[in-house]
Amino acid sequence: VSESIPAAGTSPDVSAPVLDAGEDRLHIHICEASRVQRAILCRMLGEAGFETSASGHAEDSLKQLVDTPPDIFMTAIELPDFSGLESCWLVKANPETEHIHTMVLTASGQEDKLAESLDSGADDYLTKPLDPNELKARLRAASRIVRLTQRMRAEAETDALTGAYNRRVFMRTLEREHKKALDQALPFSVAMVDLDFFKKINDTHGHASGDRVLIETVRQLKALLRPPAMLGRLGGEEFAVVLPGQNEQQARQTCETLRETVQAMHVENDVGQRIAVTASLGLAVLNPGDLNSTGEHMLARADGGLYDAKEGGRNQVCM
Ligand code: GH3
Ligand code: MG
Ligand code: MG
Ligand code: MG
Repeated sequence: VSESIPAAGTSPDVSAPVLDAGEDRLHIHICEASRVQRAILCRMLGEAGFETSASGHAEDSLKQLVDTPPDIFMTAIELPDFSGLESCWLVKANPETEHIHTMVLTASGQEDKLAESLDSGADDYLTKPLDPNELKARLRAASRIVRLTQRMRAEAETDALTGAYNRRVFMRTLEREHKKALDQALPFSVAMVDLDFFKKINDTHGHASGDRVLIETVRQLKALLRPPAMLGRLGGEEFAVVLPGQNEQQARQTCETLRETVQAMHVENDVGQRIAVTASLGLAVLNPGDLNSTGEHMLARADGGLYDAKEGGRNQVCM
């Protein structure tokens, strides 16, 4: 962060890019009706070190914001379909896009729109014609906010030990994907994964070794699960997986692979001995006719399967 803030009293080097070469490039989406203005903005932002995408219509931009959320959304007010201010309002009203930093481009003569822009959900505004120095300074300020927001979101959404999504994010994803599957009549499955005799692993090898088992379990399970599949840590040594698009046969195969992966995992204790680890899994598959069910109901069914897997001798998958 410090490198993007010029020292007090010094004027920033206007020819320097806004983003440092080593940093991940931030992505800015531009909505601007004029093709020429769009091209100029894309070039200026590209030279400043940003990745850009652009569109001339509000509707098209909003679709892109949901499909591939950028870090910053820069929009003109007057557009062929509807107002850029309405776009800002919609971006901030949608939980999936509310974190996007929004900047309104006001044309000269639209100074009266400044307060309205901010009240519509814009985080900042720029006045056309754009002053390159001001544009860069505002982008530096925006980048600081975007990076801080990204870090805080990551910390709020993941478990500090393993980096898996936490229970809150998992439950939110579960309900969203469950609803999507019901609405669109798509296959959907949920699995619970619980390590076997984990208390014994802690007692035998120590808590630090137990922690390493948890970290390695998450690393390997995450590597197997491609989006939209998603893993969460519900607590302790208990995990859950949403499997959007997977029917019973596919979900059983996925669970079997997860089980085998845990069993094949190589984690050593403090004296270099391999720790034997297995997991039990409970699986629930969506019944398309059950329109009253919730993701939480499915998780309870998966928990029932997990109970059976434990009763049946562990290291197995039950539905
Ligand atoms: P079962 O096969 O029936 O699941 O037996 P279990 O021993 O795995 O289940 P139990 O729920 O009795 O024990 C879970 C243990 O997990 C108890 C707790 O101390 C341990 N645990 C929970 N969170 C952590 C953690 O973050 N790190 C470590 N090392 N241990 C943890
Ligand atoms: Mg238990
Ligand atoms: Mg357990
Ligand atoms: Mg448990």
